[in-house]
Amino acid sequence: MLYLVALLLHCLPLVMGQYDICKSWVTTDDGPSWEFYACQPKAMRMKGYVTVRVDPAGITCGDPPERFCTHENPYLCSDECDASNPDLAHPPKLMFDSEDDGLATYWQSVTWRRYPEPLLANITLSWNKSIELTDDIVITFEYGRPTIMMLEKSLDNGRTWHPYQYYADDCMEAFSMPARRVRDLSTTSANRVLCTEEYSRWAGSKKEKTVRFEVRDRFAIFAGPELKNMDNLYTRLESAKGLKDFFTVTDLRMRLLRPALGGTYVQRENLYKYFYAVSNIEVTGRCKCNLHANLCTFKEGSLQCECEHNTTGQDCGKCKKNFRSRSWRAGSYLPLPNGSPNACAAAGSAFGNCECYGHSNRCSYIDFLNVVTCVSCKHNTRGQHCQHCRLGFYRNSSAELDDENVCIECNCNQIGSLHDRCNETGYCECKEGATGPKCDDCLPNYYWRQGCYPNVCDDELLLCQNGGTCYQNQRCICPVGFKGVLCQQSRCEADKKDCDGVPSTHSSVSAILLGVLALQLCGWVDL
Ligand SMILES: *[C@@H]1O[C@H](CO)[C@@H](O)[C@H](O)[C@H]1NC(C)=O
Ligand SMILES: *[C@@H]1O[C@H](CO)[C@@H](O)[C@H](O)[C@H]1NC(C)=O
Ligand SMILES: *[C@@H]1O[C@H](CO)[C@@H](O)[C@H](O)[C@H]1NC(C)=O
Ligand SMILES: *[C@@H]1O[C@H](CO)[C@@H](O)[C@H](O)[C@H]1NC(C)=O
Ligand SMILES: *[C@@H]1O[C@H](CO)[C@@H](O)[C@H](O)[C@H]1NC(C)=O
Ligand SMILES: [Ca+2]
Repeated sequence: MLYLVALLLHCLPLVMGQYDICKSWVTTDDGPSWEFYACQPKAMRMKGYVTVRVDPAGITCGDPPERFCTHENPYLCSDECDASNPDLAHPPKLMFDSEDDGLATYWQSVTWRRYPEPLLANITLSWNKSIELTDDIVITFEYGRPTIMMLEKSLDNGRTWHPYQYYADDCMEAFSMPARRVRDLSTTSANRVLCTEEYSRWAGSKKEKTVRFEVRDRFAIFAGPELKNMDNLYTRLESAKGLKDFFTVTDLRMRLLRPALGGTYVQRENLYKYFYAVSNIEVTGRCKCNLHANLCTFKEGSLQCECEHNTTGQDCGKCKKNFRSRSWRAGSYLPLPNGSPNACAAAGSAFGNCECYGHSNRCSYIDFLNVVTCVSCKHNTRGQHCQHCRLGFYRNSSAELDDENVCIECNCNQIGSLHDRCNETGYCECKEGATGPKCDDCLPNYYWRQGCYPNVCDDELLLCQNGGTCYQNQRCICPVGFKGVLCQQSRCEADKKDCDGVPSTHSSVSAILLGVLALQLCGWVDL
């Protein structure tokens, strides 16, 4: 019975009861009409929508079959992992199943038979959707929690990663960080990344199995221990820079760095009792819909917001077509209690039909031209409707006009190009000898050195002569006795002095002449 209650409590989403409707039909003095509010989807258990990846390849046990022991009874090694036998296999999906019959099912790694090489494993969870955490992340380890691990997160579908929390039985030793507790954080440090020793100590593998990322404790800094004062939390989320993003993820990664030791040191003679086993990863959160949706559905393998307020996109992150007369904005929790919808407005409704494709939220009437034009176009756009790209930028053909990425910088090579403008496909105009879309390459028969210069020598037409070698197309390195751009010239022909000491026909003739002169001086020879 207790178990059932615990289960029920566990399944209940964090009740907030606020911002759960996007609009309502109200009657005012002017008759009935829609009223719009900031709204967000309910929190839910996210593990059903995740894709998981475990690295490195071969880290999952059972291929080949392997035996393992437990810390409690290290000499009774009767447990077996065999990937080819469904009853004995421990694949990653067992971290996300619902253990209805109460029996723990778990992913398990190979044992630490390669000790002292570290036993490393990454478990990466991806949602392909921004998610706002609303409750603790809880990772359950069977057979002991890691003595060192790290939690990382990504906000951009795995392109970049950031540390989220460090875990170690000795933070100083493992990460050179002092151990801290989330409970001790203050309002100004609520989004600090810290190292905790609370979840890494050995307490018997059956007793303390969970490792947490404490979302509730961080919320409690603002909302009080029972999370009763959610208004204060929402106000803070709206105003404190980076706080909302701190609780937002698209991906999570557990980096398991050292398994449970069951004691203070590793017993080399029994490495079969060291491994990782994860039976459950609980992530509770809601789809991030920028306060423009109260429903989030699982479609074609991905979570997707059911956008209201005439917004669209996976996170309701932009305005629908024909509703782009002002820049898209996220809804706001403020003012309490219903927030601001910050809905997108139909073209023509707000500014007398001046479409700015969301790159400006200001229009101005120019008297002598009798036109309305957008002011201060953003995102490197320009023009009456912000429909062109600024000089030095070109149109991104895969982006729509209202996309923030619609204009791409030309990025012409400063030395190789004539100016920093480019054509519609991003090609720059090159100086003589330069080529490539950005003019950072040289045509054949040119070499690059702060610009493109015609080759002085090469292997075809401009061969170095008399055994000279061509150095980077810039000059011939001539053998002794030759000079000239292509070593085509003998030094003796150019300057007689160079001939001394150089074995050539000329020098031997002059040596003979010199000898004759000497003999003559001595009076031995009479010419
Ligand atoms: C785990 O991921 C990190 C990046 O977050 C990477 O540097 C590391 O090599 C990965 N480890 C394994 C065992 O794949
Ligand atoms: C991620 O979601 C987007 C939008 O729903 C979808 O177009 C895309 O195919 C998804 N990518 C993957 C890898 O599932
Ligand atoms: C969105 O556009 C529809 C018309 O298509 C309009 O009836 C509705 O009121 C608009 N909603 C908001 C929040 O502006
Ligand atoms: C072009 O626009 C697409 C769609 O927004 C975007 O994904 C891509 O990054 C943009 N390309 C560049 C080079 O900015
Ligand atoms: C841009 O310039 C490149 C190179 O000169 C050319 O191949 C391309 O067709 C040009 N694109 C347009 C749209 O003019
Ligand atoms: Ca399980």
